[in-house]
Amino acid sequence: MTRTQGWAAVAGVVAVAVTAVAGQLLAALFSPEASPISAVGTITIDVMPQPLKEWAIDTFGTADKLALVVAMVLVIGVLAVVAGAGEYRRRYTGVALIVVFSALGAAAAVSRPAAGAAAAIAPLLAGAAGALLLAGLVNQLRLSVQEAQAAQEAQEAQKSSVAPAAHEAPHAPAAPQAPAARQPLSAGAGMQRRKFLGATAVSAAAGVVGGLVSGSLRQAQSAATALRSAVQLPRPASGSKPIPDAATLKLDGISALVTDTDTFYRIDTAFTVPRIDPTTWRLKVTGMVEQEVEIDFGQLRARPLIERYITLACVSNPIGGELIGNAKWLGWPIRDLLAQASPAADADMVLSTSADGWTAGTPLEVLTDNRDAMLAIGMNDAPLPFEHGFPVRMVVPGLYGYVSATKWVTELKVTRFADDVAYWTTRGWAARGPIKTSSRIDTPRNGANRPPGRLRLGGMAWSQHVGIRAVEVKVDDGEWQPAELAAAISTDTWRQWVADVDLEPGERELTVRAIDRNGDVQIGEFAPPIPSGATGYHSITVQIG
Ligand SMILES: Nc1nc2c(c(=O)[nH]1)N[C@H]1C(S)=C(S)[C@@H](COP(=O)(O)O)O[C@H]1N2
Ligand SMILES: [Mo]
Repeated sequence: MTRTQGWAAVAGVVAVAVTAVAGQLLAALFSPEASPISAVGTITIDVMPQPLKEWAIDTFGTADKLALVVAMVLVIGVLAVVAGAGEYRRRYTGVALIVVFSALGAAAAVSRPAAGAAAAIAPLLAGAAGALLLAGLVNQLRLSVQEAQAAQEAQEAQKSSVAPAAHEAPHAPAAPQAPAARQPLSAGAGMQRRKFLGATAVSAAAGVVGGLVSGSLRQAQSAATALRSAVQLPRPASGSKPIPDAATLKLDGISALVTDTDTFYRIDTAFTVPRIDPTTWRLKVTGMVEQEVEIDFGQLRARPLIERYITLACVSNPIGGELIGNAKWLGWPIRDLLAQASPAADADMVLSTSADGWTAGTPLEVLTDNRDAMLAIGMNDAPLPFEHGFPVRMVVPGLYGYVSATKWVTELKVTRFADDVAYWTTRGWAARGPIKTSSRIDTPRNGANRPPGRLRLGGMAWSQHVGIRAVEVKVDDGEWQPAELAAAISTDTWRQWVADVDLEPGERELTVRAIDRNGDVQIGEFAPPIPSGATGYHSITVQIG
């Protein structure tokens, strides 16, 4: 790359950055629900091939969105360099690239469920501005190059004209003449170059300022933040029983029985977290019902609420993984809302939809039996965090999140599995997702070193809505030995366990399995998360000696 091509690339990066910032800024002003960049991010997630998506969740876990942002920045950066260098090589190629990508951004923004056609305005205007800027900067770069060439040619011409003159008239003072002849040229050569550098610097600065402004605009826009803090949670009509002391076993490294909200896993397809104003939130019950019902947040919080500990698990959780957490939820039983709507006798599914268009299909039966399936408004004694579904989400004991735990829920459509499919079901996952009995060793960690002799292991076991009867551990190919189980909060939550094993020096494999209340033993055969949840036993290796 020559120096000039390098400057063309810089112009490309500046123009593309300004395009992106302008897009965000205009969107913040005109259609806050449809920022082009987050729309592109969301669509990238939607169209990403399944194996890549799984790999991303596996590799980055809950940092998967950050990884996507980094990847997007890299891709956009490369495109920007190509746009700048391309525009310099051939007029309008870089411009065309920016126009095409803003059109794609516009299409992405419009396709978001919350967006109207107006969402296209921001990316299109920003694209036009960015394209003009790139054309202008590269044009200026071209002028400065031409000028530098002209200057060089003039200098060479001057060299050849000044030298003979000195020969012809050795007595004449040549020195004062030379600067006089060179000066206007060299001053001119700097002019266009300075113009190019100045315009590039000003554009870059405008980009930075625009970015800061759009950031603070978004902050201010999240008036929802204030509205969330203003939400006062009512007292439950039916509180959760206090957690028995015996439910907590004292062992370093074992997971907390109740997961802190801050560390609770987060999995969803939302690139930007929906920030919903609770005062305008509505939930509609539609579809195969005698009576459509709609409630608002005020009505919901005035209902007799229940408070329950429920362990939520993600179907993508690998054996031994961290995509599971236990929280205290406050909400209204879904069966009470459905009862008001009177579902048709031949309906068997409720398709719940979120504010951002995601859907889950839950068996109607599970939502109407006596379990504590709820429309939750509180998590661990606080309003739901935005990331976990503020103002209202579903929590259903016994089912994986992808078929039940709709965050930012706005509609429950009573329907049939034969007639409707939910988001993940169209992407290769099972239509029904009961949680599989599983268990995990939390301590020691895989690969740990320990002295020979007695070692205390500990971890968690779960079989939501059925309950855990026993946990067993084994060393290498030895016999299964019973673990000590902590008391249960309820069948809907996970349980801690500990076990003491005697270990000989060498590399030892430790394995755990759970047995549910029906006497069914955790499935030992390995299966990946897709299509209906991982199976297999969690094993770790420790170095003894
Ligand atoms: N609106 C919406 N709700 C959603 C999802 C989503 O992508 N969008 N993901 C589901 C999945 S797969 C899981 S495991 C749980 C996770 O809930 P959490 O992020 O509060 O832990 O939310 C569920 N609810
Ligand atoms: Mo999930």
